[in-house]
Parts: sequence; C-alpha cells; structure tokens
Amino acid sequence: MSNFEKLAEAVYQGDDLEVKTITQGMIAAGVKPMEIVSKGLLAGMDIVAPKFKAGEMFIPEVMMSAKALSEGLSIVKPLLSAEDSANVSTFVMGTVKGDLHDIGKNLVVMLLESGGFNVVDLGVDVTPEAFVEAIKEHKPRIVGMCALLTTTMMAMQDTIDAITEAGLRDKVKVLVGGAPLYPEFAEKIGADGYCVDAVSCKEMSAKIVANN
Ligand code: B12
Repeated sequence: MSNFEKLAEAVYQGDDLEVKTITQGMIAAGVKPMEIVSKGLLAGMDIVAPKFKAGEMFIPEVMMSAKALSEGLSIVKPLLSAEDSANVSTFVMGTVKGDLHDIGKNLVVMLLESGGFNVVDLGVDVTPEAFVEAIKEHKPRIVGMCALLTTTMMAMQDTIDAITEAGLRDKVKVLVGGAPLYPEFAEKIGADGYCVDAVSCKEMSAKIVANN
C-alpha cells in the first residue's frame, strides 16, 4: 500500500491520529501539499461516500471520517497558503437554502483561501436574500453555491434569479458545485461555471480573476 493509500484508508477509518502521523510524515518527506490533499485526504472521502450511499456506513462513522479529514487538512492548510502568490479577490460562498451539507464546501473554501482569495463563508442553509445581501456588502468577484441534495438544487436557480432581480448579476461570476450537479444543469440555471471538485474550483476561480 502506498502512503497515499494508507492516508486515504486512515480517513475512511476515521483514525485522526493516524491521519496526523501520515500527513506529517509526508510533509517531512517533501510530498507536495496539494498531492497530500487530492491523492490522500480527499481520496479517503471518495471511499466513504459510496459506502454511505450503499448503507455500509452510518452517520456517526461518516462524521468520524470528516473529523479525520479536517485533522489532515488543518496540518496541510498553512503550507498550501505559501504555495500561491497573494491575490485579494473576494469570493462569497454558501450551501444553498434547505441544505446542511458542508464538508465539500469547507474544502473548497480552504483551497480558495490557500489560493489567496478572501473568502466570505455564509455557512449552510443560505437563503437567496442572504446571498444578495452578502454581494452588496462584500462586493465579491465570484459567488459560489453548493448543493448536495437533488431537492435543493433548484434553490440555486432561485438564488441566481434573486441576484439578477437585485441588478447584481453582471457584477459577479457564479460557480456551482456539489455531488448531484453536472455541467448542463449549471448552464441551464444560468451559472457561469460548474466545478467537479475543490481543486478545479480553485483553478477556475484563478482564471476568472486573471481574465479581468
Ligand atoms: C456526509 C453526508 C451527510 C452528513 C453531512 C455532514 C456535513 N457537515 O456536511 C449528514 C449525516 C449530516 C447528512 C445529512 C443528510 N443527508 Co447526506 N450525505 C453525506 C455524504 C455521505 C457525503 C457528502 C460529502 O461530504 N462528500 C464529500 C465531499 C468532499 O464531496 P462534495 O460535497 O461533493 O464536495 C466536492 C465537490 O462536489 C465540489 N464542491 C462542493 N461544493 C462546491 C461548491 C462550489 C461553488 C464548487 C465550484 C464546487 C463544490 O468540491 C468538493 C470537494 O472536492 C453524501 C453521499 C454522496 N455521495 O455525496 C450523502 C447525501 C448527499 N446525503 C443524502 C441525504 C438524503 C441526506 C439527508 C436527507 C438524510 C436524512 N434522511 O436525514 C440529510 C439532509 C440534511 C440536509 N437538510 O441537508 C443523499 C442525497 C440524495 C439526493 N439525491 O438528494 C446522499 C447523496 C446520500 C444518499 N445517496 O442517500 N449527510
């Protein structure tokens, strides 16, 4: 088993001590922080998600995996920040109304911060009105919305409509993400982009800022 596989397994097992030990060992061995995140820590959550779906894992176990993941991320985060140059664009992010999932959103926030974005995280169950208020207050370049439930995906459309009605749509780029989404859906609701994961969100956001 490679060290990446061992790290993924430790996340899956919810073993935060093991995650800490392996992550610190990899950093000491000079492994790139971004690789530790994508090939180890996130790979662990990739084992968890289908098992939860299949009824092979239950909520307390998923929460332990999430805790182990956070342990690893907290060690890697300061190093990621050093990788990128300063960039002070603001990014407003939230999980949409009716949806309480935030593990993926938090990962995206962390990577964006590591990319130098000033991220205003509105949390979960964020109403369209709250997104609009945050845009007025923080004047972000990009707004990100997360949804993990098929029932809350349409709240993204409501939010984009509210942003348009407030006359703010041309002031921001809107990116959407979350497991049930797909590119055609993003296009249909009038978002500017869809990202499959945190790494591609960071890359797309950097491109948006660079093109201005
Ligand atoms: C963990 C989890 C929970 C945890 C959430 C804990 C938390 N703090 O987030 C708990 C146990 C609380 C939970 C509750 C529920 N859950 Co749940 N949950 C999951 C699970 C297993 C994993 C989600 C996750 O964290 N994945 C890991 C992260 C890293 O992935 P991610 O979120 O997709 O994020 C990545 C990308 O999508 C992207 N991304 C994410 N956000 C954004 C935002 C932007 C802007 C961009 C660009 C990209 C981006 O980048 C991220 C990192 O790479 C999924 C299964 C699955 N297959 O997704 C079910 C799942 C989403 N849950 C489900 C359900 C049904 C529920 C409940 C209704 C269960 C219940 N009966 O009570 C409740 C709903 C509560 C609510 N109102 O929101 C269903 C949804 C089914 C559907 N079709 O809608 C799923 C798919 C499981 C299933 N198959 O049954 N859940």
